[in-house]
Amino acid sequence: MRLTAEQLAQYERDGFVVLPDLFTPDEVASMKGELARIQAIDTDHLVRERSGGVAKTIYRVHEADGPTASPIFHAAARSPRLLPPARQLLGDEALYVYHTKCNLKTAIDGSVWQWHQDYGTWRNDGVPEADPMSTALLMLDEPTEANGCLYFIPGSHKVGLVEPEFDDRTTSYKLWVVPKQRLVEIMEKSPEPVPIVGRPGTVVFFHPLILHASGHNLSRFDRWQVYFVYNRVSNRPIDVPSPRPDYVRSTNWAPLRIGSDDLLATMGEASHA
Ligand SMILES: O=C(O)CCC(=O)C(=O)O
Repeated sequence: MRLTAEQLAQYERDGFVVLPDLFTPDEVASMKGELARIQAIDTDHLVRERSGGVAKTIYRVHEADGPTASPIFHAAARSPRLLPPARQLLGDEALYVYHTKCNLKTAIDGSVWQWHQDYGTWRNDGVPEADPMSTALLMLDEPTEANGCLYFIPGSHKVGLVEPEFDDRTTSYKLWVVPKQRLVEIMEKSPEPVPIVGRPGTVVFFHPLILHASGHNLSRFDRWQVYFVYNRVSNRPIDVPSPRPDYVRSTNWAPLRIGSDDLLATMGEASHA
């Protein structure tokens, strides 16, 4: 899979590019089954919602080991559908996965993600630069405005890093957020936020400086999404005092190799292992 010149230009202009139906319904069903299985595991790789026992976020599904490892996500991160476009966007062959994150915004319980820039956190992790990173969001349900789809402010990656403030009160997930006054100033000068909706299987690559947020899930439908964050090996974090754990700031800097595109076969292999 290769991005066209037009898609690369869209990413550069808007800070994101949408690739509809990149994964099949069977692949999506298999991924959802894996997350239902992993959600029951008692591990620090998983943050639960305050309102109940359901998972808000599950980390590190893309490695071959660890409590949350899953063969289908391991394969997806290295698949010809995600890795080559990530290499194009980042202009480099040598990439690794900074982390994977599965946001299970479950019906009724799934909570808000405040306005933020991902690099606001990753800079504190010691990552030297934002541009050599990109995130592939994969929709596992159909995100809608009612079930808490993501919103992007188009072009806001060009604002640069807005000094974030730490919010450990709004949800169970502690997040570096964009302070309200700066946020409103930027919004006044920007296009209106756009809802990121689409069919399950759709992928959206987005820039680590784009301003984004999502609301509470008010509906009876789940809104599960997976995020694969790619970084250039040459942009790996420098040493910082008390670094976050490996499951969120990976130290597996081995360059990824393109793997099989037969994701369902990897699940078959796992069940026969
Ligand atoms: O899943 C969402 O709605 C937003 C997630 C997000 O922005 C994040 O995990 O940093």
